[in-house]
Amino acid sequence: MNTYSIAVIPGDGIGSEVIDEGIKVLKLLEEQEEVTFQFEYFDWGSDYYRANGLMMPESGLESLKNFDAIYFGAVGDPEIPDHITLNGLLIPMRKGLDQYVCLRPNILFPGVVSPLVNPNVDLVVVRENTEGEYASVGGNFKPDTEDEVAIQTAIFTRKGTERIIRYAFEVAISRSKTPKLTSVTKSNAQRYGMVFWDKVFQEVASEYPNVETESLLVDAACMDLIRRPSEFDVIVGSNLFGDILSDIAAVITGSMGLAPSANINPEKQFPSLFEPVHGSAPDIVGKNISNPIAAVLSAGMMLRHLGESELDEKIIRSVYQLIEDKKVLTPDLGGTASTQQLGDELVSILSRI
Ligand code: GGG
Repeated sequence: MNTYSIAVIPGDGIGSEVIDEGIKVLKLLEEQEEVTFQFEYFDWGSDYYRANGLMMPESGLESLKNFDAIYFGAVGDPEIPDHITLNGLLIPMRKGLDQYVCLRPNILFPGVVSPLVNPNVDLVVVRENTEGEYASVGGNFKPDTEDEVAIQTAIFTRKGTERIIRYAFEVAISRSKTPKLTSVTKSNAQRYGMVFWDKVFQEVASEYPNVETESLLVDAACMDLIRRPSEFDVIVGSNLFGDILSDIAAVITGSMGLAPSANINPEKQFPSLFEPVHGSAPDIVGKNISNPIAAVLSAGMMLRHLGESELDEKIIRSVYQLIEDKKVLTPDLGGTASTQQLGDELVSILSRI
Protein backbone atom coordinates (compact mmCIF):
# COMPACT_ATOMS: atom_id res chain seq x y z
CA MET A 1 0.00 0.00 0.00
CA ASN A 2 1.34 3.45 -0.97
CA THR A 3 1.38 6.10 1.73
CA TYR A 4 1.97 9.74 0.86
CA SER A 5 2.81 12.60 3.20
CA ILE A 6 1.01 15.75 2.15
CA ALA A 7 1.67 19.26 3.49
CA VAL A 8 -1.67 21.09 3.42
CA ILE A 9 -1.52 24.90 3.27
CA PRO A 10 -5.07 26.29 2.87
CA GLY A 11 -3.71 29.87 2.92
CA ASP A 12 -6.01 32.89 2.53
CA GLY A 13 -9.61 33.71 1.67
CA ILE A 14 -11.53 30.89 0.00
CA GLY A 15 -8.41 28.71 0.13
CA SER A 16 -9.58 26.78 3.18
CA GLU A 17 -13.16 26.39 1.83
CA VAL A 18 -12.02 24.71 -1.38
CA ILE A 19 -9.16 22.73 0.16
CA ASP A 20 -11.60 21.18 2.69
CA GLU A 21 -13.57 19.73 -0.23
CA GLY A 22 -10.41 18.46 -1.91
CA ILE A 23 -9.41 16.71 1.31
CA LYS A 24 -12.90 15.16 1.49
CA VAL A 25 -12.32 13.63 -1.95
CA LEU A 26 -8.84 12.38 -1.00
CA LYS A 27 -10.25 10.79 2.17
CA LEU A 28 -12.88 8.97 0.14
CA LEU A 29 -10.16 7.60 -2.15
CA GLU A 30 -8.31 6.53 0.95
CA GLU A 31 -11.37 4.56 2.09
CA GLN A 32 -11.81 3.03 -1.36
CA GLU A 33 -8.31 2.37 -2.57
CA GLU A 34 -4.98 0.96 -1.60
CA VAL A 35 -3.58 4.38 -0.80
CA THR A 36 -3.18 6.33 2.43
CA PHE A 37 -2.27 9.91 3.20
CA GLN A 38 -0.55 11.53 6.12
CA PHE A 39 -1.83 15.10 6.11
CA GLU A 40 -0.05 17.82 8.04
CA TYR A 41 -1.65 21.27 8.12
CA PHE A 42 0.30 24.56 8.09
CA ASP A 43 -1.44 27.82 9.07
CA TRP A 44 0.80 29.98 6.87
CA GLY A 45 -0.63 32.97 5.04
CA SER A 46 -1.97 36.43 5.84
CA ASP A 47 -3.26 35.66 9.36
CA TYR A 48 0.14 34.17 10.16
CA TYR A 49 1.68 37.40 8.80
CA ARG A 50 -0.53 39.55 11.04
CA ALA A 51 0.63 37.53 14.04
CA ASN A 52 4.30 37.00 13.14
CA GLY A 53 5.32 39.57 10.51
CA LEU A 54 6.13 36.78 8.02
CA MET A 55 3.91 34.79 5.66
CA MET A 56 5.65 31.58 6.74
CA PRO A 57 8.42 30.78 9.22
CA GLU A 58 12.02 31.15 8.12
CA SER A 59 12.43 27.37 8.41
CA GLY A 60 9.28 26.84 6.30
CA LEU A 61 10.95 25.64 3.12
CA GLU A 62 13.15 23.21 5.02
CA SER A 63 10.14 21.62 6.74
CA LEU A 64 8.33 21.22 3.40
CA LYS A 65 11.21 19.27 1.91
CA ASN A 66 10.21 16.24 3.99
CA PHE A 67 6.84 15.84 2.26
CA ASP A 68 5.85 13.98 -0.90
CA ALA A 69 3.68 16.88 -2.09
CA ILE A 70 2.13 20.20 -1.07
CA TYR A 71 -1.59 20.91 -1.41
CA PHE A 72 -2.14 24.66 -1.48
CA GLY A 73 -5.26 26.87 -1.45
CA ALA A 74 -4.75 30.55 -2.19
CA VAL A 75 -2.83 33.65 -1.20
CA GLY A 76 -3.92 37.28 -1.06
CA ASP A 77 -5.57 39.54 1.51
CA PRO A 78 -7.21 42.94 1.03
CA GLU A 79 -5.39 44.36 4.09
CA ILE A 80 -1.85 43.37 3.03
CA PRO A 81 -0.15 44.48 -0.21
CA ASP A 82 -0.12 41.66 -2.78
CA HIS A 83 3.64 41.92 -3.32
CA ILE A 84 4.13 41.01 0.36
CA THR A 85 1.72 38.06 0.39
CA LEU A 86 2.72 36.54 -2.96
CA ASN A 87 6.45 37.12 -2.47
CA GLY A 88 6.24 35.86 1.11
CA LEU A 89 4.61 32.50 0.47
CA LEU A 90 3.89 31.16 -3.01
CA ILE A 91 6.86 32.50 -4.96
CA PRO A 92 9.46 31.38 -2.36
CA MET A 93 8.01 27.85 -2.46
CA ARG A 94 8.09 27.73 -6.27
CA LYS A 95 11.66 29.04 -6.38
CA GLY A 96 13.08 27.38 -3.26
CA LEU A 97 11.72 23.97 -4.21
CA ASP A 98 12.75 24.45 -7.86
CA GLN A 99 9.19 23.92 -9.10
CA TYR A 100 10.17 25.26 -12.48
CA VAL A 101 7.16 23.93 -14.38
CA CYS A 102 3.74 25.45 -13.81
CA LEU A 103 1.25 23.24 -15.63
CA ARG A 104 -2.22 24.70 -16.16
CA PRO A 105 -4.63 22.55 -18.18
CA ASN A 106 -7.91 24.08 -19.40
CA ILE A 107 -10.88 22.10 -20.66
CA LEU A 108 -14.31 23.42 -21.59
CA PHE A 109 -16.51 20.77 -19.98
CA PRO A 110 -19.60 19.84 -22.02
CA GLY A 111 -22.56 21.84 -20.75
CA VAL A 112 -20.55 24.66 -19.16
CA VAL A 113 -21.34 28.06 -20.65
CA SER A 114 -18.27 29.93 -21.91
CA PRO A 115 -18.29 33.71 -22.38
CA LEU A 116 -17.32 32.90 -26.00
CA VAL A 117 -19.78 31.59 -28.59
CA ASN A 118 -19.30 27.88 -29.32
CA PRO A 119 -15.62 27.62 -28.47
CA ASN A 120 -13.74 24.36 -28.17
CA VAL A 121 -11.07 24.59 -25.48
CA ASP A 122 -8.69 21.79 -24.59
CA LEU A 123 -5.23 23.21 -24.03
CA VAL A 124 -2.39 23.35 -21.52
CA VAL A 125 -0.37 26.39 -20.55
CA VAL A 126 3.20 25.53 -19.52
CA ARG A 127 4.50 28.48 -17.55
CA GLU A 128 8.13 29.01 -16.55
CA ASN A 129 7.86 29.27 -12.78
CA THR A 130 11.16 30.24 -11.17
CA GLU A 131 12.73 33.15 -13.06
CA GLY A 132 11.80 35.57 -15.88
CA GLU A 133 9.82 38.61 -14.79
CA TYR A 134 9.28 37.14 -11.28
CA ALA A 135 13.01 36.92 -10.52
CA SER A 136 12.75 39.71 -7.92
CA VAL A 137 15.88 41.44 -9.18
CA GLY A 138 15.86 45.21 -8.95
CA GLY A 139 15.59 47.98 -6.45
CA ASN A 140 14.43 51.45 -5.60
CA PHE A 141 16.69 54.47 -5.93
CA LYS A 142 15.90 57.61 -3.91
CA PRO A 143 12.51 56.22 -2.82
CA ASP A 144 9.79 58.68 -1.81
CA THR A 145 11.60 61.64 -3.34
CA GLU A 146 10.81 63.47 -6.56
CA ASP A 147 13.82 61.72 -8.15
CA GLU A 148 12.71 58.20 -7.28
CA VAL A 149 13.54 55.36 -9.67
CA ALA A 150 12.32 51.76 -9.68
CA ILE A 151 14.23 49.05 -11.53
CA GLN A 152 12.80 45.56 -12.16
CA THR A 153 14.88 43.15 -14.18
CA ALA A 154 13.66 39.97 -15.87
CA ILE A 155 16.11 37.08 -15.83
CA PHE A 156 16.24 34.46 -18.59
CA THR A 157 18.93 31.85 -18.05
CA ARG A 158 19.86 29.26 -20.67
CA LYS A 159 19.26 26.46 -18.17
CA GLY A 160 15.87 27.83 -17.12
CA THR A 161 14.68 28.63 -20.64
CA GLU A 162 15.84 25.39 -22.20
CA ARG A 163 14.37 23.12 -19.55
CA ILE A 164 10.88 24.68 -19.61
CA ILE A 165 10.74 24.63 -23.41
CA ARG A 166 11.92 21.01 -23.50
CA TYR A 167 9.31 20.08 -20.88
CA ALA A 168 6.61 21.77 -22.98
CA PHE A 169 7.62 19.75 -26.06
CA GLU A 170 7.31 16.57 -24.00
CA VAL A 171 3.84 17.64 -22.78
CA ALA A 172 2.81 18.26 -26.40
CA ILE A 173 4.02 14.80 -27.45
CA SER A 174 2.22 13.15 -24.54
CA ARG A 175 -1.12 14.76 -25.46
CA SER A 176 -1.50 14.13 -29.16
CA LYS A 177 -0.40 12.17 -32.21
CA THR A 178 -0.26 15.50 -34.06
CA PRO A 179 1.33 17.65 -31.36
CA LYS A 180 1.52 21.42 -31.59
CA LEU A 181 3.46 23.82 -29.37
CA THR A 182 3.01 27.60 -29.34
CA SER A 183 5.76 29.72 -27.81
CA VAL A 184 4.75 33.16 -26.61
CA THR A 185 7.13 36.12 -26.24
CA LYS A 186 7.31 39.84 -26.94
CA SER A 187 10.58 39.83 -28.80
CA ASN A 188 9.76 42.81 -31.02
CA ALA A 189 9.96 45.01 -27.91
CA GLN A 190 12.01 42.97 -25.42
CA ARG A 191 15.11 42.55 -27.51
CA TYR A 192 17.36 40.68 -25.08
CA GLY A 193 15.46 38.19 -22.91
CA MET A 194 12.65 37.46 -25.34
CA VAL A 195 14.86 37.26 -28.44
CA PHE A 196 16.98 34.84 -26.43
CA TRP A 197 13.84 32.79 -25.59
CA ASP A 198 12.92 32.64 -29.31
CA LYS A 199 16.44 31.45 -30.15
CA VAL A 200 16.33 28.69 -27.53
CA PHE A 201 12.85 27.70 -28.74
CA GLN A 202 14.20 27.25 -32.29
CA GLU A 203 17.15 25.23 -31.02
CA VAL A 204 15.05 22.86 -28.90
CA ALA A 205 12.42 22.61 -31.68
CA SER A 206 15.07 21.10 -33.96
CA GLU A 207 15.14 18.09 -31.58
CA TYR A 208 11.39 17.59 -32.07
CA PRO A 209 10.79 17.55 -35.85
CA ASN A 210 7.38 15.89 -35.42
CA VAL A 211 5.94 18.70 -33.34
CA GLU A 212 4.27 21.58 -35.18
CA THR A 213 5.56 24.85 -33.74
CA GLU A 214 4.34 28.41 -33.73
CA SER A 215 5.79 31.59 -32.16
CA LEU A 216 3.39 34.37 -31.23
CA LEU A 217 3.76 37.78 -29.67
CA VAL A 218 1.87 37.90 -26.39
CA ASP A 219 -0.65 40.48 -27.63
CA ALA A 220 -1.53 38.29 -30.61
CA ALA A 221 -1.70 35.22 -28.36
CA CYS A 222 -4.20 36.99 -26.04
CA MET A 223 -6.40 37.88 -29.02
CA ASP A 224 -6.14 34.41 -30.51
CA LEU A 225 -7.09 32.73 -27.23
CA ILE A 226 -10.38 34.60 -27.53
CA ARG A 227 -11.01 34.28 -31.28
CA ARG A 228 -9.55 30.85 -32.10
CA PRO A 229 -9.00 28.93 -28.83
CA SER A 230 -9.51 25.56 -30.53
CA GLU A 231 -6.28 26.03 -32.50
CA PHE A 232 -4.12 25.89 -29.36
CA ASP A 233 -2.83 22.65 -27.89
CA VAL A 234 0.17 23.45 -25.67
CA ILE A 235 1.38 26.98 -24.99
CA VAL A 236 4.76 27.74 -23.40
CA GLY A 237 5.61 31.14 -21.98
CA SER A 238 7.59 33.06 -19.42
CA ASN A 239 6.49 33.45 -15.81
CA LEU A 240 4.46 36.62 -16.39
CA PHE A 241 3.03 35.72 -19.80
CA GLY A 242 2.17 32.20 -18.59
CA ASP A 243 0.31 33.70 -15.64
CA ILE A 244 -1.75 36.05 -17.81
CA LEU A 245 -2.43 33.56 -20.61
CA SER A 246 -3.53 30.87 -18.16
CA ASP A 247 -6.07 33.24 -16.59
CA ILE A 248 -7.54 33.96 -20.03
CA ALA A 249 -7.52 30.25 -20.84
CA ALA A 250 -9.29 29.51 -17.53
CA VAL A 251 -12.00 32.11 -17.89
CA ILE A 252 -12.96 31.05 -21.43
CA THR A 253 -13.75 27.61 -20.01
CA GLY A 254 -16.62 29.23 -18.11
CA SER A 255 -15.23 29.77 -14.61
CA MET A 256 -11.96 30.30 -12.78
CA GLY A 257 -13.38 27.72 -10.38
CA LEU A 258 -12.66 24.94 -12.89
CA ALA A 259 -8.95 25.53 -13.50
CA PRO A 260 -6.39 23.38 -11.64
CA SER A 261 -2.63 23.76 -11.62
CA ALA A 262 0.58 21.99 -10.70
CA ASN A 263 3.91 23.58 -9.77
CA ILE A 264 6.29 20.78 -10.58
CA ASN A 265 9.86 19.86 -9.84
CA PRO A 266 10.10 17.18 -12.56
CA GLU A 267 13.23 15.60 -11.11
CA LYS A 268 11.35 14.99 -7.82
CA GLN A 269 14.32 16.36 -5.90
CA PHE A 270 11.79 18.49 -3.99
CA PRO A 271 8.05 18.18 -3.40
CA SER A 272 5.75 19.69 -6.03
CA LEU A 273 2.85 21.99 -5.17
CA PHE A 274 -0.74 21.68 -6.39
CA GLU A 275 -3.24 24.55 -6.25
CA PRO A 276 -6.29 25.95 -8.01
CA VAL A 277 -5.40 28.73 -10.47
CA HIS A 278 -7.85 31.07 -8.75
CA GLY A 279 -6.76 33.29 -5.88
CA SER A 280 -8.24 34.03 -2.46
CA ALA A 281 -11.38 35.77 -3.88
CA PRO A 282 -12.03 38.14 -0.92
CA ASP A 283 -15.32 39.23 -2.55
CA ILE A 284 -16.95 35.84 -1.92
CA VAL A 285 -15.08 34.58 1.11
CA GLY A 286 -17.38 33.18 3.82
CA LYS A 287 -20.43 33.16 1.51
CA ASN A 288 -20.02 29.42 0.98
CA ILE A 289 -20.39 29.74 -2.79
CA SER A 290 -16.81 29.13 -3.93
CA ASN A 291 -16.44 26.40 -6.52
CA PRO A 292 -14.14 23.64 -5.19
CA ILE A 293 -13.74 21.84 -8.55
CA ALA A 294 -10.40 23.51 -9.38
CA ALA A 295 -9.04 22.46 -5.97
CA VAL A 296 -10.36 18.90 -6.43
CA LEU A 297 -8.84 18.64 -9.94
CA SER A 298 -5.56 19.97 -8.49
CA ALA A 299 -5.65 17.12 -5.96
CA GLY A 300 -6.06 14.81 -8.96
CA MET A 301 -2.97 16.31 -10.60
CA MET A 302 -1.13 15.69 -7.33
CA LEU A 303 -2.15 12.02 -7.38
CA ARG A 304 -1.01 11.70 -11.00
CA HIS A 305 2.35 13.24 -10.11
CA LEU A 306 2.67 10.73 -7.25
CA GLY A 307 2.11 7.88 -9.71
CA GLU A 308 -1.61 7.30 -9.05
CA SER A 309 -2.91 8.30 -12.50
CA GLU A 310 -5.93 6.01 -12.30
CA LEU A 311 -7.17 7.92 -9.25
CA ASP A 312 -6.81 11.19 -11.16
CA GLU A 313 -8.84 9.62 -14.00
CA LYS A 314 -11.58 8.76 -11.50
CA ILE A 315 -11.67 12.31 -10.18
CA ILE A 316 -11.86 13.75 -13.70
CA ARG A 317 -14.69 11.32 -14.59
CA SER A 318 -16.63 12.34 -11.48
CA VAL A 319 -16.28 16.04 -12.40
CA TYR A 320 -17.56 15.35 -15.94
CA GLN A 321 -20.51 13.45 -14.41
CA LEU A 322 -21.31 16.18 -11.88
CA ILE A 323 -21.33 18.85 -14.59
CA GLU A 324 -23.39 16.69 -16.95
CA ASP A 325 -25.98 16.02 -14.20
CA LYS A 326 -26.43 19.81 -13.70
CA LYS A 327 -28.08 19.10 -10.32
CA VAL A 328 -25.51 20.38 -7.82
CA LEU A 329 -23.56 23.34 -9.18
CA THR A 330 -22.24 26.47 -7.49
CA PRO A 331 -23.46 29.91 -8.68
CA ASP A 332 -20.45 30.50 -10.98
CA LEU A 333 -21.78 27.55 -13.04
CA GLY A 334 -25.38 28.74 -12.93
CA GLY A 335 -26.45 26.67 -9.90
CA THR A 336 -27.44 27.42 -6.31
CA ALA A 337 -25.39 24.81 -4.44
CA SER A 338 -22.97 25.64 -1.64
CA THR A 339 -19.28 24.73 -1.68
CA GLN A 340 -19.93 21.80 0.67
CA GLN A 341 -22.96 20.54 -1.26
CA LEU A 342 -20.90 20.40 -4.44
CA GLY A 343 -18.08 18.61 -2.58
CA ASP A 344 -20.55 16.10 -1.10
CA GLU A 345 -22.05 15.44 -4.52
CA LEU A 346 -18.62 14.81 -6.01
CA VAL A 347 -17.85 12.37 -3.20
CA SER A 348 -21.17 10.62 -3.81
CA ILE A 349 -20.50 10.30 -7.58
CA LEU A 350 -16.94 9.17 -6.95
CA SER A 351 -18.09 6.47 -4.53
CA ARG A 352 -20.19 4.99 -7.36
CA ILE A 353 -17.44 5.04 -10.02
N1 GGG B 1 -4.12 29.55 -5.83
C1 GGG B 1 -3.41 30.51 -6.58
C2 GGG B 1 -3.27 31.83 -5.92
O1 GGG B 1 -3.51 32.01 -4.75
N2 GGG B 1 -2.88 32.78 -6.73
C3 GGG B 1 -2.67 34.10 -6.26
C4 GGG B 1 -1.75 34.86 -7.15
O2 GGG B 1 -1.69 36.06 -7.07
N3 GGG B 1 -1.02 34.16 -8.01
C5 GGG B 1 -0.09 34.70 -8.89
C6 GGG B 1 0.74 33.62 -9.47
O3 GGG B 1 0.28 32.48 -9.60
O4 GGG B 1 1.90 33.88 -9.81
